[in-house]
Amino acid sequence: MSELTIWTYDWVPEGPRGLVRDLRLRWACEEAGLAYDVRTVPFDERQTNHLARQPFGQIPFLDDGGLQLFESGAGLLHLARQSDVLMPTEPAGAAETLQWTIAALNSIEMVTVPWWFLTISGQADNPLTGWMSQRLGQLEDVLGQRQWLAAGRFTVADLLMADVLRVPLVRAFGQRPATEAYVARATARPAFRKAHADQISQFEQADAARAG
Ligand SMILES: N[C@@H](CCC(=O)N[C@@H](CS)C(=O)NCC(=O)O)C(=O)O
Repeated sequence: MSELTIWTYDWVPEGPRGLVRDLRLRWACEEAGLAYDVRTVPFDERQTNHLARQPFGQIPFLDDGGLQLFESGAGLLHLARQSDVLMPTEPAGAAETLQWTIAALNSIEMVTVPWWFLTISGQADNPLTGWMSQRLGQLEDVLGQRQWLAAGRFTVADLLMADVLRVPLVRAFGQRPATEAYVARATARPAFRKAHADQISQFEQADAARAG
């Protein structure tokens, strides 16, 4: 049994499969070569059945030899401390990686998630479109200048930024060739492909268990 356990739901509907955020932690472990188990809490009654582990009733959360933490970003930064593959140890590269990891969460995802939520809720003239367009345009300028965001190579900041940007509605929004190439580059990595396939497979197996 490995020290690291990634917790996710035991099942989700087809729509979010491949996008559920346990994938961020699986991907990081795959990149870093860290052994991990995946365990589940029930999707049904999720708002109340694991509040002691995740106070918002969400997933993922991580267990590292008894140390427990929730928030995918926190889990990623925790894993990054265990592997130079995810975050360089030299101070300048580490600072740049930290900066872009927080930017993925607090400058990009903070607008993309409410934007797609309003979009799928059928909101006409989504009021967040201008804001999101500006942020993604600024990021497009950055990605036009470099392959990876920090330290001159792939880091956990790219893992997170690419995961935020690969949401199909966001990816299809506007024409941003550098961003599209970046997402394609990140998601072509074997570690992403394994994490993605494993998540899909887990939920497909859960379909069979639910039906039976
Ligand atoms: N900020 C949290 C967000 C977690 C989150 O949105 N998780 C989704 C799955 S990807 C979830 O649990 N949704 C079910 C719900 O909110 O009821 C994180 O990054 O861990």
